[in-house]
Amino acid sequence: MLSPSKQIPLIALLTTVVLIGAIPCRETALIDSYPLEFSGSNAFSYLEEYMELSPIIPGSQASLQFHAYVTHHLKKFSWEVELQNWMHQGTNQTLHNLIAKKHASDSISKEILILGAHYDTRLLADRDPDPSNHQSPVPGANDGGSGVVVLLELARVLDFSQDLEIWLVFFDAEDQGGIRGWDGGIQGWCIGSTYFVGQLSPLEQQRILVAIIIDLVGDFNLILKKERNSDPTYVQEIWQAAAKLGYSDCFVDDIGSSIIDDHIPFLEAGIPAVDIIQQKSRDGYPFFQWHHTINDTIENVSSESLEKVGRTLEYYIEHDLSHVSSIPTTQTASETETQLPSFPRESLTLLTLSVIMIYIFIQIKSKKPG
Ligand code: 1BN
Ligand code: ZN
Repeated sequence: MLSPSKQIPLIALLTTVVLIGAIPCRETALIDSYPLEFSGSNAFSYLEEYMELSPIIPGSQASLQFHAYVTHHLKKFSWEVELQNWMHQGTNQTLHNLIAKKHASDSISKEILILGAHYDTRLLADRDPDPSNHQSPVPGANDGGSGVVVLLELARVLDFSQDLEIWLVFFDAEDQGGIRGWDGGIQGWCIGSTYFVGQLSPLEQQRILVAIIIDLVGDFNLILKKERNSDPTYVQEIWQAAAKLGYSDCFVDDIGSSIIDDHIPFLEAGIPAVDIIQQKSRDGYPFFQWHHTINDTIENVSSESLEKVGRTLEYYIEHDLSHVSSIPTTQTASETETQLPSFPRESLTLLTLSVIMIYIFIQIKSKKPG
């Protein structure tokens, strides 16, 4: 048994340690240079919201609801949003591209990076194995949703350098090719992106560094070959960024086939463009298993795949493309609030409590006769 003169400092020390340990365990810290990280689970939550609106057929009420949803999200993260409208003759409907812009200063000399995805879902599931489903719409969780939610999560996390302007473009009517009334674009596909490129001024065309299109990136077994029409220099850089992050299982070092997608109107206008799109043969068919079927649903989308693509683009843009230092220029303190692991403090509390228990136990034992 300790003498009272030794007990008091010991109890005081233990109490201090307990009090430090008892400060709330959920610790947050403001660290200026701590990088925000693209979260696959956030992207997946946006996909759940997208699916509440799906199917998003061009010209439909769901399409208008989608604009409201995306605008609300983007404005929260300080993007300027504009809606581009035009009349599509074949179906006599108004179509819309949604464009969000962000830049660090007003200088006109900045280069523009375009990140694009189509948001429409296909009117007819005409590749469904069951012909009775051919008149049903495609839910579009992967074909539409996956690209959209990668852009929405990038909108939250991307940091900017002074000399780059970023445009997020959500294209309408990419996916209606081969359906009656849907002509124009490229053989009926890519109507929104064709219109968008046609509206660019010569100066804007010059300022665009590259347009990166994201489509069909949510499959559980995501294999991204290098799309054959895409700009080889940018493809190489993006695939290298993926390799640095350990994602070469997904961004494979193979040249795939040529695909009609929203990058083509840019390439035709002489603007460098890349299409990040799944190409995986099923009976010689170059897309994912559920492509243009009624099973293109959220159960068939993987948050890990979304995260690999999102983190690759985040890393590429922040570290390689825009030469940004690790200190973001446009983040506010609240945006950089980062949760630190609470493990050390919790363990300290547990350790202290154990020491006290042992101490009390020994005291009781030493008081007991025998
Ligand atoms: C990509 C995703 N596409 C449609 N959904 C483009 C495409 C064009 C697909 C032609 C098949 C044929
Ligand atoms: Zn499609």
